[in-house]
Amino acid sequence: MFKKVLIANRGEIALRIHRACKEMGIRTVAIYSQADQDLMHVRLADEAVCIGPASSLHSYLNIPSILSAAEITHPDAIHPGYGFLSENAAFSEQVEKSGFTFIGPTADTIRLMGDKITAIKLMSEAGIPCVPGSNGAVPSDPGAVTALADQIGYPVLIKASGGGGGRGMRVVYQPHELLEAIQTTQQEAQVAFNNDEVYMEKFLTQPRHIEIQILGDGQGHAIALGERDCSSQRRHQKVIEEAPAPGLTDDERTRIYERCIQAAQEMHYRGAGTFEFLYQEGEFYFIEMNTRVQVEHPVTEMITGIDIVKEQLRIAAGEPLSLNQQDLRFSGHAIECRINAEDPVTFMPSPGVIKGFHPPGGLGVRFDSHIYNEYRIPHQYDSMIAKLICHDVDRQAAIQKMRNALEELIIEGVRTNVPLHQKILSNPVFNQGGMTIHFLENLLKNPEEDLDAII
Ligand code: MV4
Repeated sequence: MFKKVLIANRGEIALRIHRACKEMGIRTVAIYSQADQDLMHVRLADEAVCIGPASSLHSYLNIPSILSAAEITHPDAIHPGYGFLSENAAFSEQVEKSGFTFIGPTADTIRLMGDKITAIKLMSEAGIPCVPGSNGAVPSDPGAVTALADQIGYPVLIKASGGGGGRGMRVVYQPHELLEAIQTTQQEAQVAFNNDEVYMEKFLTQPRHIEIQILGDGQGHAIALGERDCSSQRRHQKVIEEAPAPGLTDDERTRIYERCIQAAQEMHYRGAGTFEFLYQEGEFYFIEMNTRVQVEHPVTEMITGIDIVKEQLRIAAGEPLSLNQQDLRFSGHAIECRINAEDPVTFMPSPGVIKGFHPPGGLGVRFDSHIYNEYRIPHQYDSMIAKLICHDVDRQAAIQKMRNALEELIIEGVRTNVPLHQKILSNPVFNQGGMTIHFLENLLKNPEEDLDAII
């Protein structure tokens, strides 16, 4: 096992990785920007190196700075967390060239999955169900592309191959809009991703977002740690995630797990990964694969009892998977609320100093956060400051536990989205479960009359 790991991230996930390392007897190196010297994991890490100014571009995204920090502290491996350089193939390559282990898949895998056209082609060949579409870049001939859209059926969606996570997409409802939409998406993609390739898919109008968490050992063995429903989102930012996904049949589950396991095994996938699907009318449609640990990994940990970050470390150190699919036991239901320092109504970020803090507790209540009383939330980074995860025997009990936990939680000095979570958790559609990706935006658009507020 590694003796020392450098954590190339900040905030709650840096602390999460630090904890996993310490539990495994691994020493940690924190790297931090000039705005981040007061981060909790910087205090706790065995060593800490300032890598540059507050701006991410000059710190957490600055590959030479991070590698310099590694050169002077000699870690065995580097954990990229999520966001920042976690899905940057060049980073993983340079980490390995410098003699450190990158905790994640190979640079080739990251590159293949980063290009959505190649990712879909690979998955389709491996038997993963995909959205009906262009099977590659759209043809350049106007006649051919028009015929293709007619055959797929409107509405269609034009997506940039270099995009993902909702970036670089355009819906086309009518044939007469098609050619211009393709051209505009290509131009935007060229600027945003330095890659003007676009592909076409049938636009699914009422899907749910369901993703499958897998672990692969890089030697042809993979397991599926179940699914998460991440349909509660606003502007492609997930707000609440849960596991398992409400309403799936055992048969639907086993079938999609088997497909993902087989695909991961065929490609000798190494590390933690997520197959993202749209789910509509009983069918799964693959859209993207994430090659990193995800923000919402705790809900999977709570229902499986598996520490995904520790598994990442073991896999990166070359250990074979410790578990077979048959050994997995899924238990109960887990829900995660992402707590953001933002205005609950306008969604404007609300950085500043935390004045008064009390985390919730109790059996099945998990609070993953780096915040503490008097901590100053910098304005330069993402506004997520905590994840509150509740686990109980079933969905209803997990929701009730979450309501109570949100009631216990005290964060003062900055605005947070806790009131939004309370509104969601009291909504009948949410309580029924199985919402589409439009649920939250509809809830925000059509606020139920709040009579108390009017009087
Ligand atoms: C789609 C889609 C409908 N049909 N693809 C947005 C993020 C990116 N991962 C893929 N996305 C979508 N792809 C087809 N063919 C609708 C979305 C989408 C979405 C997907 C998941 C979660 C939230 C979403 C919000 C808006 C649109």
